[in-house]
Amino acid sequence: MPEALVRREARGRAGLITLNRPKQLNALNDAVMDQLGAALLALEEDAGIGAIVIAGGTKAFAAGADIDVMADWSFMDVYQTNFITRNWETIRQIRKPVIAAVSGYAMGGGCELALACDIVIAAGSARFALPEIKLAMLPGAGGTQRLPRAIGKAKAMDMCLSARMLDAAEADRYGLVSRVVPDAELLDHALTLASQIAAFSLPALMAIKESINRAWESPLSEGILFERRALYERFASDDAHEGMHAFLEKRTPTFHHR
Ligand code: DAK
Repeated sequence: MPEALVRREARGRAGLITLNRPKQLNALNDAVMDQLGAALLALEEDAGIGAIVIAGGTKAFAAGADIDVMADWSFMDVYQTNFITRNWETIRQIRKPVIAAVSGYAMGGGCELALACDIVIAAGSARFALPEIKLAMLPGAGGTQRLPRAIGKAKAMDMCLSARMLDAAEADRYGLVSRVVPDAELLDHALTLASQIAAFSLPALMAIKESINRAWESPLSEGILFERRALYERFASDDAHEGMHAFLEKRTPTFHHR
């Protein structure tokens, strides 16, 4: 039986997804994206999981869409099969927090995958680039939209138009990543963070994620309105009452994720 291109496991309340196509530097072909989507949806449905980590290999998180299979596609091939949208967009359906643990190359679609995650932890070896211009292509899995929102127009234009590669320190400085950690600590760090996050109330986490994502997608007044409604909804949550009472009673809260 062929080895899975994407591995999925549970570590307590943290779900771990590992891209497993090392010889091709985790180039993201349809099979990888189908399996990644299936793994994400399985962890989303698993009530025992509160946060998800996506990791790659040590040399590459993912070196982008699979150039080998794309090279001879026609417009009709990509249009009729709904390329990208069909299986790359699954990550947008995930309401639980998703953490990218990036070491080595995160290029093209690999960088776009990291950008689609909620938190990006970079190892010192991480390298980020959107080099599609070298192929006379463009970053088409959200790169031209998420990158400027993450790091601003000036830096995004520089990366996309010149194919400039950022090291981990630069990516951290620009706000593309959340934290930089030593390579040897990357996975432990990401899983520890996922476990910490997963111990919080899941509906509250999902509300925060939804609200922050709304900040990207709507004017401030709409976003504030959305946030206020989300806050009011917290008062319908058992966990919120438990959290506040536990604070007042100087004890650790027990959340039931309701
Ligand atoms: N696709 C296919 N194979 C890849 C690959 C990729 N993206 N990246 C690496 N590989 C393969 C290499 O061909 C090589 O295979 P073998 O020769 O051993 O069979 C193996 O992985 C090891 O790679 P290298 O020998 O090149 O390793 P190096 O250490 O020398 O270099 C590198 C590492 C990451 C700098 C280099 O591999 C590289 O530049 N890779 C390509 C990076 C890249 O250009 N990424 C962007 C891909 S384009 C669209 C929407 C979105 C997109 C496209 C269309 N539409 C809506 C239509 C997105 C496009 C992309 O992501």
